[in-house]
Amino acid sequence: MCENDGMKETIRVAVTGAAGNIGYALLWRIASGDCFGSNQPVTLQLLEIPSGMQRLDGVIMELKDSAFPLIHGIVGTDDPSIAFKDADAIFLVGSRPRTKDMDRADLVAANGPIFVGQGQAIDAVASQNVKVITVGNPCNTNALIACANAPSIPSKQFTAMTRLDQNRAVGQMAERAGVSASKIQDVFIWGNHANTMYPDPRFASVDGKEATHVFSEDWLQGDFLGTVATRGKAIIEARGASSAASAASAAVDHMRDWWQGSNGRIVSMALPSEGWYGVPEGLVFSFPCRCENGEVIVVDNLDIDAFAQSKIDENITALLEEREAVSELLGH
Ligand code: NAX
Repeated sequence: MCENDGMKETIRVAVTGAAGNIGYALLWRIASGDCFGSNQPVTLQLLEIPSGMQRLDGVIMELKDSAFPLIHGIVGTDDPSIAFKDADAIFLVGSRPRTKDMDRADLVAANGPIFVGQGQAIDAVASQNVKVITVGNPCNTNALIACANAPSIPSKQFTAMTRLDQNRAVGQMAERAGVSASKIQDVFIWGNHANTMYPDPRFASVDGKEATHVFSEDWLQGDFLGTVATRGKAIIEARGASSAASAASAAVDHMRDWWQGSNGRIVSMALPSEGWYGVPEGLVFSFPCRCENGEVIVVDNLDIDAFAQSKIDENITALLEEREAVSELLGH
């Protein structure tokens, strides 16, 4: 504890896939204080697979060369039980990105097993209060697998990232209305981080006005929804690589709001359902949430119209299929 400069006690933050594209953007944002605060020192515990260790060494050299005052230590390892040891926050990023020849079922099969071992390691060595965000795809189902393999950690502490989808929705609305992103509030995502997701505009505001009055229903249920749902593919086509800096930025937004509070704003987080809105218990589903005092509170009293219900149902069906496909990885 640094008593004289208002600094808090150092926390341990683990990042998997740390030598990958998202890691390269994410680590610098964490190190600069954007996520946990400018008075929060951090020890980084970085996990890679053996073939990624040389790249990870290079990343660690660069982090050291950035001389961040908040970084109080950096560990690089290919052993999850070292990376997750006493971790207070974990970013599960590492996994195989989807390539053109893979469908969603291939992705589930390729990446699911990673999250069995990582869930077990979290269970064994992480802080009991750890906050976990899963970014690696299929992120909802990977979070489900990790959670199921970490029975001693409360399931609410396992989340998956739909904040990038929310941020994409904000970006689309801001551009169309000709305002800055800060003027858009409370648009959020239901369901799966996949093209079935539903960016719900019904409670959103644009510079204080209801979004449903600012934009036509045609646009909201047509181009807006379609652009947000297929943005990941459009980025891959344009850039030749999947979203990285925007994904890292969204991961920071997700964890920052969870850690420091969302100031009353609605944010999108996927977490194990407790039956909210009729979503089967345990499915990792994106809901409207508020964050307070380190807790995620699902906003469970919003009206659902027929269109929203049909989109929620579509996502339940898709996520039940994914859960079925990994049933042998869910342990109990
Ligand atoms: P990269 O391939 O650049 O990096 C992934 C890194 O993970 C590699 O360095 C690899 O060696 C490492 N890795 C693989 N298996 C591992 C394991 N078992 N333990 C630790 N490290 C492991 O991919 P990147 O662009 O960084 O994307 C990472 C993941 O994020 C992918 O699954 C990708 O699909 C997913 N995304 C999720 C998004 C979301 O909104 N939830 C959006 C962006 C991104 O598509």
